[in-house]
Amino acid sequence: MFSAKNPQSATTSALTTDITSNTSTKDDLNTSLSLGKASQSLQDEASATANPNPNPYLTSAAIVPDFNGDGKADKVWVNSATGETQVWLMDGSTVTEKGSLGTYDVSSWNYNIADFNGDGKTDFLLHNKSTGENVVALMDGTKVASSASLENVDPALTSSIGDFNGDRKTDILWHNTQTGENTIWEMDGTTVTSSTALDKSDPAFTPTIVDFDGNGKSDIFLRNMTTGENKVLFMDGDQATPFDLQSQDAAWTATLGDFNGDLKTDILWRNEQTGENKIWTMNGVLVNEGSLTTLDANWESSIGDFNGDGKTDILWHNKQTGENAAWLMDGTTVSSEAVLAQSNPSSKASIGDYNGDGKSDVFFRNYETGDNTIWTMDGTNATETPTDALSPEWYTM
Ligand SMILES: [Ca+2]
Ligand SMILES: [Ca+2]
Ligand SMILES: [Ca+2]
Ligand SMILES: [Ca+2]
Repeated sequence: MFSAKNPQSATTSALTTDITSNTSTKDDLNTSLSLGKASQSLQDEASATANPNPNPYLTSAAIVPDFNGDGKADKVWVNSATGETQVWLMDGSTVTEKGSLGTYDVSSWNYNIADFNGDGKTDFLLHNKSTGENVVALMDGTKVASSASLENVDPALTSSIGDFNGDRKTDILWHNTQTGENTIWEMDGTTVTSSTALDKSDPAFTPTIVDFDGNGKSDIFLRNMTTGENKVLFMDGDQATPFDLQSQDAAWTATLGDFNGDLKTDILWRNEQTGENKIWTMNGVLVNEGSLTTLDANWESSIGDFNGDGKTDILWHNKQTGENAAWLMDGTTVSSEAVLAQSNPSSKASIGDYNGDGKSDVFFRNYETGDNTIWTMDGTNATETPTDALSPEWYTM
């Protein structure tokens, strides 16, 4: 997707002041979803954070960018032509501060967002897929507060972030797509406190971070995209307990949320061929399945919590017609649904709570014009306000 102009650029020392990244897709975001906190602690933390949503699933700084920890979602931008990276601090549709984090070779460097020191401010993990170099950058607003290089890993490894020991500090899962090897790095700020290899998994399985039992320790959902087999590794620090889940044939794609608000990760399944949709609400290995309305293949889902009740809702965008619809969810039931205004068919939605009222909002970016607009959501009511534009070569997560 990116063409880098300076493929030899980034050195480790440059990274102490610079951040690189690539575009993050919905799938990348989903990969990073993890509750990562114990239930009671969750209540404590929810009352302590700036954002009033009762469920940190969509407001955690480890999951949705919030670089200054004010409970208002922020933006990360990467210029696909130059490799320049920017952070925008948001207050509703107002950009309160913009900061450049430098310029990178976007063909080599990937990023995950995380919260490695548990201060409620989003951090970055940078991984160079050419050299295997890794850097953690702890953020404070638009500035890098501190950064450190970690040990190199096999460049072929992919990183996912979770909180496997439940200390509210992001840990790293390294997955080798060729061998199926998985390694957990437990983190404390920029320090790797332990590194543990898990039992090798079948390389055909792709890991996603979840918390199916809601104990505040991330679990690993493993899906075989070819055979449709599903498994879960329940984690307690570096100890993994595997279970098999029901198979879902390969036409089904999984999106994660918490549709009943019980702090246990659930799955929205969408059949890309038939347009069928269904939800699994999870309770450990127990699955409660409910079918939803079928929507044709032009419809794309995003998740948010538009009425702020702690139960994940669904935004549907039709990439052919630009139509939009919102479904407010109560477990496997659609409690309320509404047709929203149309947006440009080529616009992409990124969801966050930009005004910090506990209700997720929608940032629509038009990749043809570079225009950006925010839909401030209150249930199924959307109020549209334009925000700063950026030329089309800038990508955002
Ligand atoms: Ca913020
Ligand atoms: Ca749930
Ligand atoms: Ca909701
Ligand atoms: Ca909001």
